[in-house]
Amino acid sequence: MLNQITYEYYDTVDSTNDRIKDRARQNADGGLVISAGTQTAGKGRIGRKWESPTHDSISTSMLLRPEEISLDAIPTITVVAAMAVRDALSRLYGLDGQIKWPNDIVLDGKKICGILTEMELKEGKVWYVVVGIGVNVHNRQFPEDIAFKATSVDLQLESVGKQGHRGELTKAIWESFKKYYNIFIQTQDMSGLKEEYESHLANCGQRVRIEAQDNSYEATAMGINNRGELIVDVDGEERIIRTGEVSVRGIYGYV
Ligand code: BT5
Repeated sequence: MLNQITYEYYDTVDSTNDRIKDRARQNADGGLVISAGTQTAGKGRIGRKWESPTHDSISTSMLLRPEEISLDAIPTITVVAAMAVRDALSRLYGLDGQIKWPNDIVLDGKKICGILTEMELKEGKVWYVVVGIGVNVHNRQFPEDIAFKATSVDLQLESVGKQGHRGELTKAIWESFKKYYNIFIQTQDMSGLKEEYESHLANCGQRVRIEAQDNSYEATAMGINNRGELIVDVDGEERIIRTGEVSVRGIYGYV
């Protein structure tokens, strides 16, 4: 169970995930959150970069000590975290984001948040897990290569004349995470969360392109199973897509 959340904030770090890893190795308690104004080496999945060079976005990571979680259930934590970010954006700002499985939140067809879960084993068991969340909040401009597919809270709230607040949103995200994580931990699967998750799943029932490292094919996204894996239909045959080194895209653009 996740009970106590402790917050620390730094102006600039390399990566909040890496700061948490250091603290985890020094035996910090679960529930520690490290946030930073900017990151000099923000990370995405499989060596990709996460842009967070200005004080406009949230870069925040939590340490989990999931002694009670099996290795298999770790990727599901990303799926749980995505629900938390979606929930916080909805509660605070009325923004109705969609979850692009497994680790993005999208609004208006563009990415507003990315999540990176990492872990380390010790003696064959999960020693610690880091859940890292990046959310664009005040950003109005993005590097050229992502400008077409990135958005921020402020850009989404422009039409109603409102703005986001990084501190407030960070706390709301981790409070929501606590709620969903504690439901997840009881069963170690998505059985208590699946229905809500699927109601916000981007491309549910629609055609998607599965891009793995060695092949790429079209399918229809059907939903998730209790492990948080994506169920797709390929020519009438059900296939399970595991979190990991795949991207799932709608066939008409980024989402
Ligand atoms: C992710 O990877 O989306 C995971 C991002 C996790 C970032 C957080 S910030 C706190 C913590 N500390 C870290 O060092 N990381 C975590 P992936 O699905 O691989 O997507 C990466 C791709 O998203 C990049 O290749 C770009 O195309 C795009 N991207 C990069 N920065 C972006 C941004 N600020 N907004 C929208 N898209 C972005």
